[in-house]
Order: sequence, then structure tokens, then C-alpha cells
Amino acid sequence: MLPRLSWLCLSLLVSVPLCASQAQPPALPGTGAPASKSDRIYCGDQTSNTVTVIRPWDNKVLGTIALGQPRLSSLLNPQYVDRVNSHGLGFSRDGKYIVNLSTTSNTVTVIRTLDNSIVSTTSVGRNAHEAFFSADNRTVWAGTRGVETLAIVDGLKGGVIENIPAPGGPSKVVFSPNSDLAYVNHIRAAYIGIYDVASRKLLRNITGLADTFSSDMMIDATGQRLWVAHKMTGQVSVLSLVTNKVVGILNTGPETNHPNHAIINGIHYGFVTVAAENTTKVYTQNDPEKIPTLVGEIRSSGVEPHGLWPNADNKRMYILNEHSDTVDVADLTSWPFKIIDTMNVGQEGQALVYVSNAVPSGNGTQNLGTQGLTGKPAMNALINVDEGPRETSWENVSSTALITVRPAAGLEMFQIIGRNMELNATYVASASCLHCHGARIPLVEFVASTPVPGMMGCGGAPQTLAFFKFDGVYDIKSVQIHRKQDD
Ligand SMILES: *[C@@H]1O[C@H](CO)[C@@H](O)[C@H](O)[C@H]1NC(C)=O
Ligand SMILES: *[C@@H]1O[C@H](CO)[C@@H](O)[C@H](O)[C@H]1NC(C)=O
Ligand SMILES: *[C@@H]1O[C@H](CO)[C@@H](O)[C@H](O)[C@H]1NC(C)=O
Ligand SMILES: *[C@@H]1O[C@H](CO)[C@@H](O)[C@H](O)[C@H]1NC(C)=O
Ligand SMILES: *[C@@H]1O[C@H](CO)[C@@H](O)[C@H](O)[C@H]1NC(C)=O
Ligand SMILES: *[C@@H]1O[C@H](CO)[C@@H](O)[C@H](O)[C@H]1NC(C)=O
Ligand SMILES: CC(=O)N[C@H]1CO[C@H](CO)[C@@H](O)[C@@H]1O
Repeated sequence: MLPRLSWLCLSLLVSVPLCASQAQPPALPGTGAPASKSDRIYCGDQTSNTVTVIRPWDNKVLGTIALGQPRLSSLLNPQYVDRVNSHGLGFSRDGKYIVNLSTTSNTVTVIRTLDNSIVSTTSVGRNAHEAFFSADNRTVWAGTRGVETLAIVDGLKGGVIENIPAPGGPSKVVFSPNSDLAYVNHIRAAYIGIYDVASRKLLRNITGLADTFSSDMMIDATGQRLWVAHKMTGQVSVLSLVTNKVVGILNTGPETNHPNHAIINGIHYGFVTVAAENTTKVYTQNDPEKIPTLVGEIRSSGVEPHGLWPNADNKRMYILNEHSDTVDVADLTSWPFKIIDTMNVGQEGQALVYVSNAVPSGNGTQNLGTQGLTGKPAMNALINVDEGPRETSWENVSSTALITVRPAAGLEMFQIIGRNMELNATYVASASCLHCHGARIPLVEFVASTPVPGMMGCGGAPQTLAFFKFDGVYDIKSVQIHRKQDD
């Protein structure tokens, strides 16, 4: 019943301006409201454990919503009961609610956009990752990657309504424009499950994806295209939802994060953030049955672009730089698309969503604080790893590491993304101590235990973390990493 009502509204959107303010991006041209002071952008910031709230009208960061402590602070205390690792974000079609997923504490938090207050908090299965509201603006479908089920949550009252089977570690849910169908990707199985929303039954699968691991994906405003990202292999499976088939595979690049869509001057554009290249690749795909064409890229102002979302009139794309703690604003009104502004946001942003008309009255600054807005940009350095004599056949591929340092809990969080190393070998990071006549101090030891797909014997270390006093003690430029030779 309700999905039909919303479909009716959607189908009338083109001609009935009354509904227009409700069309959320990515929106069909003419259906989304022009950018206004009521619009908001939300970013899920993992390390500061916050949601940053931005007013895109003047690109002003209004503040952050914090329900828990930043990473490390008191999370390891036996009495800590708040949420950990603010990560995925979704919203309701009426723009009244956003839903926030905490991957570590397995929680789904629903927030009222008008005043940033918490509506409900629900504990779900392991590793709640990304969720969306169905068209009733109430029921939340949440991908819980650690288990074999999807959690259907009552977003207003809180509580799990049902756990429905979704073998393979469901990661994200997106709905068709009329909300009759839900599409689900997984991190341990190479298929998209298509569910009937009303009966919550799996109708069919689309198989033939490029890889078993897919964390993120995005449907376009027409509901005809679904781009499924594969971070581990640096690819995107391009699906047609008209024929329910894989149309082709794009080799987008290492650490491919999120896709999104925009329709500009009648042309369908697909965007994909490619983190290791600090870029967002831009494709055109007018025919959903044909493989997209690469037309260019938007170079990030910062490091490791992750979540991205267009506004409702398809004139802007907002791109979150995970390792710089910034959001870039790209102008889509003239080619080539250019970055016209950059904002400092909370720490280690993952998802970003744009909600049209989120705050129809007042300025929506209630309940906001400043946790995570450190005023200190994260520092980054890309270094070559000293492998010594390599025994593998990958001596032609250079092994590198991205070092990121940002303040956390009175210390610094020292993060390493190790790439193209020797699988299962041990590495040591060290730096020269500024006050010890340059003595080199070992900082952290780690193992490159994540196999690089398609490169036998080659390993990565995607999330090495250590916490210690770095600022004022070491210079990031002095960091070195070498393979332990006795290993
Ligand atoms: C949900 O929000 C959409 C967009 O505003 C609206 O068209 C629809 O009627 C709402 N659904 C319900 C059940 O209120
Ligand atoms: C879809 O794939 C899943 C996982 O392999 C399987 O459990 C399920 O039976 C399949 N469903 C259909 C309708 O093909
Ligand atoms: C990404 O940004 C980092 C930090 O500025 C830089 O060191 C690195 O070279 C960049 N990578 C690419 C591929 O541009
Ligand atoms: C929002 O409104 C409140 C109350 O009127 C005011 O104190 C505050 O300065 C406003 N904030 C912004 C960012 O406009
Ligand atoms: C590196 O060497 C491997 C194994 O010999 C080969 O398959 C691969 O194509 C080479 N890669 C490059 C970039 O030269
Ligand atoms: C790497 O370590 C894992 C876990 O100990 C083991 O299962 C795997 O076989 C090892 N691979 C290689 C190439 O040594
Ligand atoms: C907006 C909001 O509620 N964000 C919360 C999302 O969940 C994380 C972890 O639970 C909280 O810290 C955020 O404040």
C-alpha cells in the first residue's frame, strides 16, 4: 500500500511542484528541489565517532553529533556502553531522519534531521555497515556484514522487526525508485539479492559480479543502473536492472570505494572514488545496457576519497576525503568538473549523504557539538617500503605505504596502509626522534596478511593502527618501513 503511494508521488514529481521538495538525490532532473538553506550533508566519521553536519548552502560546517567517545578514549573500559565506529549513513525519503551505523558496536541509530536528536538506537547482528529507509520513512533495512541475515528495524520505535536470510554477509541495501524492490550486496558472496519489499522475500539473484567482496554500491535515479564497487580488486560491476544482468566490469583502480550518479544536460554520469589514486573517476553511460565510457576524473584536494553524493539538482558532487578529514565540493555545471571548495570535517569519514530539505524550519543547529573538529588536519605521507632482497615474483611492483597521523585521545593515531608487500612477512615502521639527536625509534610492527587478489604471494596491510605521542616527537617525513629480515 504505502510503496504505491510513494510511487504515485514520485511519478507525479515532474509536474507537481508540491512534491518536488521531497525528491532526494540522486534525483531525476527537474524532480529535485534547487539547493536551499534547508539542505544538509552528513558524514559518518569513524575515528572521532561523530556525524558531521554541513549546510551546503554556504558550505558551513555546523558541528558534529556525538553519541560516544572518540576512538581509544574510554572505549576499552569495561563499563563503556555507548556506540563505536560511526560508519554508514542512510536517510528517509521525506528527509526527516538519517540512520547511522556503528560497525563495531553493532548499532543502528536513527537521528531526527530537524534538531539532530536521537530517535532510536537498536542493537543488531555483527558489523552493521550501511542501511536505508524504505519508502514508508520508518522501516530501516540494515546490512549486517558479520552475519548471514539482514536486519529490518523499526526506525522510530527502535527494535528489530525481523532478521531475513541474506547469505554471504550483507553489506548495503538500496531501494528501487518506487521502493517495491530492495537490492543487497555482500562481502563474502558474489551476487546481488533482489528482495520484494512488501513480503521481505528474496525474489532472485544477479550473479557474475567481478569479486566476492562488495562493500558499497549505488543505484541511479532512474532505477535502471546499479554500480557495485569491489574495493579489494579495484573494480566496479556495472549492472542493468532492466535486464538484471552484469553489463560489464570496469577496472577503476586500487581501493575503489563508493559509486554515485548524476544526470547533467541529459547525460548520465557515473562517479567512482578511487582512494589509492586520490581521485574520482567520471564515466558516461547513457544506455544502461552498455559498458560506461571513462571521460575524465576529479582530482581530490586531499587523500583517499571515500563517500560521495550529488545534490538534488545535479549541480554539485560532495566528496569525502577519508585520510584528510575534508569534504571537496565539485561543480558539475561545466566540464571538466572542478573542485570549488573544501571543508574540514570530523575524523576519518566513511559515508557521506546529501539530504534535501532536511531542516525545513529553524537552522537545525540543536544538539551539535565539536567532537572531532580538531582544527588540525590529518598529516599524510606516501613512502617506499624497504623490502630488502625479495623472494617473490613481484619484484617489479614497488611496495609502498600511506602513513596518516591525526590527533586522538591526547595521543596521535598512527595509521599505515601497506600495499604490494610480501604476503605474511613482518614489517617494522620507525621514525627519527626529534629530541634524541635523530635516533631512529621503532614505532610498530605488523604483518602484511591480506592477500592481494590476482597477485600470488603479494600481501597488503590495509588497517594497521597504533596510538602514541607522535606530534612534537617525530617528523612524519622521517618515517621508514622495512621488512624484518629474519622473518
Ligand atoms: C515518505 O516520504 C515521501 C517523500 O516525502 C512521501 O512521498 C511519502 O508519502 C512518505 N511515506 C509515508 C508513509 O509517509
Ligand atoms: C541466491 O544466492 C544465495 C547465496 O548463494 C542462495 O542462498 C539463494 O538460494 C539464491 N537465491 C535464488 C533465488 O537464486
Ligand atoms: C595521494 O596523496 C598523498 C598525500 O598527499 C600523496 O603522497 C600521494 O602521492 C597521492 N597519491 C597519488 C596517486 O596521487
Ligand atoms: C541558529 O539559531 C540559533 C538560535 O536562533 C542561533 O543562536 C545560532 O547562532 C544559529 N546558528 C547558525 C549557524 O546560524
Ligand atoms: C610483474 O611481474 C609479474 C610476474 O612476472 C607479471 O605477471 C606482471 O605482469 C608484471 N607486472 C608489471 C607491472 O610489469
Ligand atoms: C599466510 O598466513 C595465513 C594465516 O596464517 C595462512 O593461512 C596462509 O597460508 C599464509 N600464506 C602464505 C602464502 O604464506
Ligand atoms: C548522528 C549520530 O547519531 N551519530 C551517531 C552514529 O553512531 C555513532 C556510534 O554509535 C555515534 O557516535 C554517532 O554520534
